[in-house]
Amino acid sequence: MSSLRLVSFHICPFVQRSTIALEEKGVPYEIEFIDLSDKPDWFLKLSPHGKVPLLQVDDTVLFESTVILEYLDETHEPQLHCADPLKKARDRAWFSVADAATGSAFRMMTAKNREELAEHCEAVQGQLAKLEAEVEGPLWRGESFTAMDAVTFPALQRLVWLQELYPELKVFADTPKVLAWVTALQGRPAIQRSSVPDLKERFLVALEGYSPMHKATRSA
Ligand SMILES: N[C@@H](CCC(=O)N[C@@H](CS)C(=O)NCC(=O)O)C(=O)O
Repeated sequence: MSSLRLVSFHICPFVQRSTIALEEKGVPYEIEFIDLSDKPDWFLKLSPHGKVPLLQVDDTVLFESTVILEYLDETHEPQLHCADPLKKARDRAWFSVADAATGSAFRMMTAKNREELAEHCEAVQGQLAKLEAEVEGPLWRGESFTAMDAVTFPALQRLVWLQELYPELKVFADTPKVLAWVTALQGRPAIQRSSVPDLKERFLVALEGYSPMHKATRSA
């Protein structure tokens, strides 16, 4: 079997897509955390965009979280993607909505004031509404865990934490099925193993570094 080494940054939602897939499949892997504010030279040589995740498969480097996920899905059981090509293609297309929500959640994390926060929250809510219309429940495609669950969970988790910090935003007010979806995913052992145990605290500390507004809100 090939050796797998994942290059990670603790709070990165894209890396967590890979660790969720690895944990759901029970595949052994090594993980190395780097500091993205001080990227090591070896990392910059390996990573075309200077971004995590990287997955080293023996001597070959893969990048881009959804590509890594699909490689893992083609090489390790249980298969996460639907076997039916049309359903699989449709879910791969939905990855783009998960990517958009991940981007909007990040812009909420870096918002400098309440206006910016509300603006990006509105964008997130538009994306959540699209997911709400498609999610089958309790998971994306019913009872079975699929690739879209792995791709979307990290952003949803971070939105739950933002919602706890800013209850007035009512992030999930119009998307109860999405809220039930993230709640169901939080209970899965593989999801719980997919990050460091103190991820939430690390996330909240990072928020303070991204914007003084978050620091003020946390200490209020
Ligand atoms: N499209 C990439 C996005 C990866 C990404 O943006 N990773 C962030 C950390 S969450 C990163 O490495 N940022 C470093 C930088 O932009 O300099 C993927 O899906 O893997």
